[in-house]
Amino acid sequence: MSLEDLAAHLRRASRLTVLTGAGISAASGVPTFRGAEGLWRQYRPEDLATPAAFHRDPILVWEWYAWRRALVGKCRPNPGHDVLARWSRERRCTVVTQNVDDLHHQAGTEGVIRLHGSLWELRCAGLPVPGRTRRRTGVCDDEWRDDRVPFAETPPRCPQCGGLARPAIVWFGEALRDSDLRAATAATRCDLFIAIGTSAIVHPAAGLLHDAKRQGAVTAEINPVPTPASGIVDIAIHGAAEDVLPRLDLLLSF
Ligand code: BV8
Repeated sequence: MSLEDLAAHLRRASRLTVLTGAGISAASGVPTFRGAEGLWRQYRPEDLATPAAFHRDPILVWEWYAWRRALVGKCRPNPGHDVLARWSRERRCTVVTQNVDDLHHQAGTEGVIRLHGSLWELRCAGLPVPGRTRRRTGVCDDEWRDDRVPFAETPPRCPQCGGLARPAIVWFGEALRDSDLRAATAATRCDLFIAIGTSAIVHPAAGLLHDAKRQGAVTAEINPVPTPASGIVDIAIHGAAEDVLPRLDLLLSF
């Protein structure tokens, strides 16, 4: 199956869902999780993006996120993001993303379902800043956006209780927000489901393609290399998102 086959399905689709992973932001300069450039110092994301890591060493985890915010803050959407943003407005396309870089939002994509939150949003961790006290116990219901790079103070603090803030991001071992999971599950009821730039390893995101297939959707994948999903999709396009999506979009204009 080829790009023209995928374009033909895109023309016919009345409901299109796209699941994106770190690969769609690679061309914008955002490191992927499992690419060679994805590592930070000697750590793996699975070692740092966990509640246990944050409880053990919140300063180290915040150093990792501060490094990512400083890097991602300089990145801009690439042509792959721009095509999906237009499709979200013109082609009844729902974008479900695993990424926390907010580049789909920056590209003007409507109705993005952010499964894992955002680098730019924080919430109360329900913990004291190491060596300090808090004005109350429990977790404040506050969640707020803070785009400052660097933060006014590190680690950033909850404005309500003066305790430790944490990234409003879903870590490994944490449940996704019910509302996001419901929205993503609803989006698997579609004619065409395309997974773009994801290693198809992390669940429940990686299961969405299987859900769509079970409900009768045509499934496709856009990735330079094979993934665990390559063997089950109807159409596997081996290529970079920032190249393939504009070529697909051009085919749709004929
Ligand atoms: C959950 C935010 C249950 C963090 C992320 C043991 C204990 C607990 C849970 C588990 C466990 N074992 C397994 C699990 C489930 C676990 C999981 O799936 N683990 C994996 C490692 C097996 N999942 C979870 O923990 C989830 N929660 O299960 O909760 C629960 C229920 C009730 C109550 C309590 C608990 C939560 C998972 C979310 C983790 N957070 N991100 C942060 O960013 O700081 S995950 C993170 O990695 C990403 O968000 C993404 O989801 C995931 C994978 O990354 P990808 O996006 O795929 O990127 P990757 O680098 O891997 O691949 C890039 C791809 O792009 C490659 O294929 C490459 O070829 C391609 N590419 C490169 N360049 C391009 C390109 N493609 C196109 N164009 C290019 N130019």
